[in-house]
Amino acid sequence: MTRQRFLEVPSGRLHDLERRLFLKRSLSLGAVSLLSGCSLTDNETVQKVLHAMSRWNDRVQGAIFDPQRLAPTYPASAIARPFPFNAFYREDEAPEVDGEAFRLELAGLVRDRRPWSLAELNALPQSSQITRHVCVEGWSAIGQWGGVPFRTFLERVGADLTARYVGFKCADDYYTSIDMATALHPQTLLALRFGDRVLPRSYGFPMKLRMPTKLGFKNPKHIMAIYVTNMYPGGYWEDQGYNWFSGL
Ligand SMILES: Nc1nc2c(c(=O)[nH]1)N[C@H]1C(S)=C(S)[C@@H](COP(=O)(O)O)O[C@H]1N2
Ligand SMILES: [Mo]
Repeated sequence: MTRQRFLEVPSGRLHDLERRLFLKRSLSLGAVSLLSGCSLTDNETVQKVLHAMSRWNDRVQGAIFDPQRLAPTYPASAIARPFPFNAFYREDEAPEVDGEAFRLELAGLVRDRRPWSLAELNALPQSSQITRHVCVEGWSAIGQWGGVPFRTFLERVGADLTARYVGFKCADDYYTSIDMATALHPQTLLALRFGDRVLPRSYGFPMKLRMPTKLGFKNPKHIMAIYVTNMYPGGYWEDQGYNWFSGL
């Protein structure tokens, strides 16, 4: 999988990639000498080195990511029923959001930060996909999501598409962030529906970001606010050590 993708990297970027991988190797050696030079009980230093290596790993994954390569899609017969629920709490504790009063908030490097109602979002061009959701905890399931292509939305609100990150704040204190290349990927969807229904409470009402190119935990449910930034925003699991890029 990794090997196959490596071969797909256009030659211009391959050179860049090799340079990055070489630098990554140097960093690893540097990290080892740094670690041996200080007390292994110095947890803060160890954490800092591991964090720096993980951010480097993110940059390599970002360089390999092909912004046009599509994730596999499936027939309706492959959809998992019932589709699994997952969160950092039990299903009956999922947030209850009032759809009538709901307004999606925008912040950061966005020209038009006017909040959006669900009716307005439903009036934008819609698309749908049947794709596989892969959770880092060891399960995967095929589901169908429908909504606004995220690129369409970002263009509509005048987001700075040259910025590095898009961040998400959720109704349940969950938060995460993604790279701009993935935000603009053709299969990245601001999902308002699951199958032929309005997105149910368990699966992220009033909306979730659906990305078949990233692990499940990168797909935020119950989105309340979206912001565009050049400052690394991290995430709920990312800040506890999960790899930030987490591409598939
Ligand atoms: N707001 C919010 N989004 C979240 C989570 C969460 O706990 N809260 N969990 C993540 C994880 S780990 C997974 S696997 C998927 C699960 O989505 P599902 O319930 O639709 O299967 O949501 C992701 N997005
Ligand atoms: Mo997950």
